[in-house]
Amino acid sequence: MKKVLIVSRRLERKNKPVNWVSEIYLQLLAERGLMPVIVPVAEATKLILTNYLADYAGLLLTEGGDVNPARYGENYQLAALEELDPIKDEIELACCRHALEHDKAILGICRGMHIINVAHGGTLLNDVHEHNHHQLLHIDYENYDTLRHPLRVEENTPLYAWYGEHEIRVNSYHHQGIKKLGNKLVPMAFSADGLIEAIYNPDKRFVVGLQFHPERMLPEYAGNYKVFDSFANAIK
Ligand SMILES: [Mn+2]
Repeated sequence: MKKVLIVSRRLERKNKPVNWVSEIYLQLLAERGLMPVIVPVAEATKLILTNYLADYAGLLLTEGGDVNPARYGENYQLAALEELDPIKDEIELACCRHALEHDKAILGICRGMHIINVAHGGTLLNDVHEHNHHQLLHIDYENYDTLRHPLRVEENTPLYAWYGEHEIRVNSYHHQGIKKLGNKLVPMAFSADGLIEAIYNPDKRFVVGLQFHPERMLPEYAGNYKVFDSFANAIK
């Protein structure tokens, strides 16, 4: 069975750090005949990361807190950022750079798209609402799962092939966003405030980043499943 690495996320529970991954990702991979391998965010992982990277076929980069701006060469007041985790940044960037170098399939969702962009030399907006002056909401804690905003989908892209529409309405749970697009990356969709919300690298087997979460709105578009089908097909 082909293995897909997923880097976890950390939180404090009962006075100790624990690692977690949303179960929906495990479900979507297993249903497609892929074995999820969770890479824990921990100091100890750094000692054995080469072993994870010795045997895998794909990388699924998922949700998480903000990426430290130092990772893309910017200074920013760190207190204004959310859930910074230096070890998660380090492990995910190492996995992403390894996967790019060895042309493994990479699917990045939300923060995962930001990691792909940074690994291609791009930079991030530290706060999308500071940037767009709140003209469009990209996270709404009051209506967390019901918030939708439209995306304009570019033709002749994998995203258009999956969704088959020039406009789709997507969920939005992000605080950072793409600022400078990384080398070789092509935008696949834009929100009304001009933010790039989907990217891919056409020179690679499969390198796709989505700002929205297809796994959290599965019934709304057949395309949401096609994202994961296409990722699985690129691996097999
Ligand atoms: Mn958004």
